[in-house]
Amino acid sequence: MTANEYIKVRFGRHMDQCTNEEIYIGLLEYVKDQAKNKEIAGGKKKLYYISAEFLIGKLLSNNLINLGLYDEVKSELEACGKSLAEIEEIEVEPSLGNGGLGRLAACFLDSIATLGLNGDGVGLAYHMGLFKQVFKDNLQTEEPNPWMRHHSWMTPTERTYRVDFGGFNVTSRMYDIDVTGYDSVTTKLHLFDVDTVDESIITDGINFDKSEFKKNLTLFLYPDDSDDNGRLLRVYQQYFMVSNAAQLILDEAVEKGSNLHDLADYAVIQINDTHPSMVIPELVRLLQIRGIKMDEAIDIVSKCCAYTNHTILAEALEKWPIDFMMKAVPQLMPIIRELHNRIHIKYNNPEVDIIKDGLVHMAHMDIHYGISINGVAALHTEILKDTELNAFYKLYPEKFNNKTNGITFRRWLLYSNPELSKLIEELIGPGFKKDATELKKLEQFMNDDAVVQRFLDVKNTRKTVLKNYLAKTQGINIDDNSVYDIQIKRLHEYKRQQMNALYVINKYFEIKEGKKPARPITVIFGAKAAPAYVIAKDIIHLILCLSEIIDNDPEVSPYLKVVMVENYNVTLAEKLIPACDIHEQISLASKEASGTSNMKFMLNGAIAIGTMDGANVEMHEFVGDDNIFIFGEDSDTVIKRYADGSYCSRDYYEKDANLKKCVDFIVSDKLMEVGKKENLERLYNELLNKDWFMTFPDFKDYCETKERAYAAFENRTEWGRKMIKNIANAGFFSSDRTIEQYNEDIWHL
Ligand code: 26V
Repeated sequence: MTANEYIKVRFGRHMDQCTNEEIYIGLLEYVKDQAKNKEIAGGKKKLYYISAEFLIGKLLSNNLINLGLYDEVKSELEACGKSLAEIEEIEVEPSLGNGGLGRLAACFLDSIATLGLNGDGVGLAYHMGLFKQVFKDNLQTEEPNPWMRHHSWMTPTERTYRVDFGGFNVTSRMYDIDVTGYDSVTTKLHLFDVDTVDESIITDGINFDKSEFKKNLTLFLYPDDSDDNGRLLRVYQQYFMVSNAAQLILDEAVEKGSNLHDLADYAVIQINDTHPSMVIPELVRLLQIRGIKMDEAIDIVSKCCAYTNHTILAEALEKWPIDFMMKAVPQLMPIIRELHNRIHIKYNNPEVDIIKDGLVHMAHMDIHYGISINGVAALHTEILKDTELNAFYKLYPEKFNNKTNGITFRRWLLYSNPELSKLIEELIGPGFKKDATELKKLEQFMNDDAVVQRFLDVKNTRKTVLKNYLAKTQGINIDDNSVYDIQIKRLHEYKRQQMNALYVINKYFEIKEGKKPARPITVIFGAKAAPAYVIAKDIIHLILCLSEIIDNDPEVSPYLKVVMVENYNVTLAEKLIPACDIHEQISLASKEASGTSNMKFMLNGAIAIGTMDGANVEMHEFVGDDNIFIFGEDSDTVIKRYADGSYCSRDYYEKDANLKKCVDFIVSDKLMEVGKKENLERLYNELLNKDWFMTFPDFKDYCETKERAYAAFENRTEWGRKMIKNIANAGFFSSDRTIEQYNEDIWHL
């Protein structure tokens, strides 16, 4: 049955007589139906990828592409005067992640299904997900994002479980989303929810009663964790997620014939950051209930679990107070104590203890009682081994391994940049869609100026698409003849959006002084700040103020524009990335575990300005000095500087007159005219007295490197060669490669 026929049966009318809303609902159900007919991945052993976040993005087009229905449906729509793009506008993006960690999980699911592996995702069905960002008076405000009220891809299942908390219990229900592999089998994303959740407890903005656990359990993703009630809710959410996961894992294993003593032959669990770590004691507990003795239960679980670390920021490594655990999940504490005691006696080394100073160190539990610990880029894994987790590396060198992140080319090339995809296919054939390393063949065209021009033309097309999209959806007008310089990622001081903002100030002064750039520059930011992260919100305020000042300055605005897109999400990323000329990967070296937008930009022929951090290091290795703009201090220097405590931002400020001028501008009269004194002064003082992520030492090098990049951009043909070099070498960063490595080294499916 075609989509058109399906819709006719469903609504009793031909497509051209349906509203866009009806067509969307019809297509959603049609795709769900088609996915049902696909083979489901099978096999004795199954991977459970447990994650608090799955940032899956809109699914209609993605599923149509993966099911091979895209062209057919597109022409059916066109035949009745509709475009797929306008139907897609009806779809609401599920808002189930914060950033890189969640988007990585979504890319991994796509690759698992595409490779035909038997692996499902397990997570939570947050009703509001992450907040919706709205700018008011140049400040970020937060609103709930009720994405689920609209027709969604989730299908309720018959599976329900009882989950016990201290003093009460809830009954869960499992909802499934089909994960359609590209020209392959389907797998599932299982999301758990409770029907006692009550959206009416939300008061103003995203505030709600944090003590009503039955009503708020799956209401929001990562609710504000600045106060104890919010942090405690995180523990409830995490336990709810893993208790459901553990019950599902044991049930499915038994259904397939396991006697549970052989669980490791049926299940392998990837713990995505420490949010699902309680799955270890929970499985031990459930195995005991099912009649297995403690010793053996621990042994069984230790053969099933593997942990991925996604950050070295100490404040992001979860440690839960014992009294939180006693309140939320008292039944787990005796088991965690037992796990701790064994380690304490065996190693007699406080550094590797699980319980210390009244806190349960989740990562420590994962490393002791798992088969594998991996970092997400080569440099990140080395830093874990050498510094943060060195004591563990000495105990278990064989458990440590690297799995450099990857991205799915289906979404980030085939779907989001069809023009580029088509050009590549014309040049090297369709093989790259399944084997990304084939992109390397593009290098043979680097000296063919006519081909180079076609890559430049595709970029220009995408720049115009973005220009029109921003004008239509956000009322922002940009010049598509300008160079697009883009930084999109969560707002965090270590990612150093503030350094980019200081560069904008620097450029503003240069233009004021008569030094005009060869071509107009458009600096685009997209970022949400955690609601309780005060300085991050101050940085957003600074950027929005700069944008206003520059827009209203006729001397500067013809040459410089600053844009902060509102509510940056996957849908916006899909428009921004194909259009980008220069992308900013400017984290303080050693702090960005990997980064994944860097890979998406590279694949779409944008050139990075970056520090030697995360996966930038590997990108640099692939493309060489001429095709990426590297600057700044390296991770060894930074790590040493933290160790000896020698950094003093004020010294740099006093010594560098240009830097001083830019920093002082933050609290100038000009800024105060459009901004808030409190926010701007706080940011100024933070930079001057702390600058914990060391923007000042890198600032001069950063400015000079940006000038080099803008100058290089003017040699259009040479720039086109750089683009091709980047695209041709992006193959390594396919999540298909990453998943193959996980499977070969850890999962053995
Ligand atoms: C979490 C928190 C929570 C508390 C306060 C500060 C803070 C700072 C950072 C985080 C990050 C959580 C983990 C995470 O999202 N890591 C990202 O994972 C990506 C996928 O591996 C990787 O590309 C990014 O470099 C890494 O930041």
